[in-house]
Amino acid sequence: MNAPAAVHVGPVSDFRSDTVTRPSAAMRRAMAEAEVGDDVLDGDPTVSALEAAGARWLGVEGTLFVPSGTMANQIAVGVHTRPGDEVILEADAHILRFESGALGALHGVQSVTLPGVKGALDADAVRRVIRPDFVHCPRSALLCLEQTHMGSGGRVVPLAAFASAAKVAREGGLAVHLDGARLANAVVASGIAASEWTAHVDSVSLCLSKGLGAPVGSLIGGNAAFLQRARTLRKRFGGWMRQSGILGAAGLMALHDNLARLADDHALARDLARMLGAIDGLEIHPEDVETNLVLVRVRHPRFGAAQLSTALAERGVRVLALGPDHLRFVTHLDVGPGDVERAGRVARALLVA
Ligand code: TLP
Repeated sequence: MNAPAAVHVGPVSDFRSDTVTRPSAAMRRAMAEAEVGDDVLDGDPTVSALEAAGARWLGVEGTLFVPSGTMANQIAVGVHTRPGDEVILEADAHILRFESGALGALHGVQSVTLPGVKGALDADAVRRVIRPDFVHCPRSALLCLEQTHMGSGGRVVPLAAFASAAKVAREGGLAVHLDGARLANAVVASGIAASEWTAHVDSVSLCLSKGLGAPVGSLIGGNAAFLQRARTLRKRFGGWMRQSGILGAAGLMALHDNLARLADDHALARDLARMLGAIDGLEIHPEDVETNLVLVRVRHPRFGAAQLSTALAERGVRVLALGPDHLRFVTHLDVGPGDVERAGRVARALLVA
C-alpha cells in the first residue's frame, strides 16, 4: 500500500491519509507554551488535562495518552488476553491487517475472523465462534470492533449492530475493545455521542493525529482496573513519555477545535466520490461515503490500483493503493475543494485519454 515517491514538481494534493496533516501555527504556539512536568515521575499537567478531557468526551472513567493508535490497540489486547487466547475480529480489522502481526508477536494470541457487512459484524456469527469452555479449545477472550470501519471505506457501523455484537460477546464472558481511531468521524457523521458507543465496550482507543489534526498521539480509555493494567503495558512497550505536555497541548487543541469541522471533510469526501464515480474505469457510489474515506474500485483495461496511484502521484495527486484494485482517498484538514477538483481533473485526463 506504499505510495511511490512523487516526481511531480508543483502543488501536491495529499489524499493518502488524514495522518498527513501538519500542525497549524496556533497549534504549534500552544505546544511551545504548554505547561509541562515529568509524566513518569509526578505527572505532566497538560497531559493530565488531555486525559481528563478525552475521558469526558469518550464517556469513560479515564484515559492514558500514548504515542500511537497501534500502541493504544495493543495495550488493550494485552490487558484483555493472555497467551493462547483467541480474539474475534472483522476480517478487515486494522488490528489484524495493519499492526505488523502484533497479536501473535506481542501477545501469543490467535485470531478468528468474520466477514463484516459494511464493517458490521453479525451477532449470531459472533455467538457461533465463541469457543466452549473445553480443555482442547483456546479461550475466547476478546472481541475487537472498529468505528469508523477503515477497510470498508470509513463506514459508520450502525449502533444496533455494534451493540448486539458487543452484547453477545459480553454474555459469552469476552471483553470488548473498540478501535476508535476515527470514532470522532463516526460521532460527527451519526450525531450519536461517543458515550453511546463506549457504553458497550470495555476499552476504547481514539487517535488525535488523524482527522483531529494533532501531530502525534492517541488515547486509550476504560475503567480504573483497565487503566491500572494499561499503565504497566504502556511502560513495558516503551510508551511512557516525559515532558509530553508539548504533545498533549496539541491533542487538547485537536479535541477542542477540530471535532465539529470533521463534517467539512465528510462533505468534501462525498464531492470527491461524485467526481470520481462519474469517470469510466472508477467505481464509487457517493451514497457509500459516510465519513472522510473514499475507497474507489479501479476497473480499467490499462490501470490497476498501483499503476494508477503512481500515475496520479506523478501529476501531484497522492493516494494509497489498498490491494490490487482499490485506491483510498482521504479528506482532512490540509485538503480543500481545489485539491478535490484537481484529483477529479487529473484522474479523468488519465483514464479517459
Ligand atoms: N491507519 C493508517 C494506516 O495504518 C493504514 C491510515 O492511514 O489509515 N486503527 C485504525 C482504524 C487506523 O486506521 C489506524 C491507522 C490505526 C488504528 C493505527 O494508528 P497509528 O498509525 O497511530 O498507529
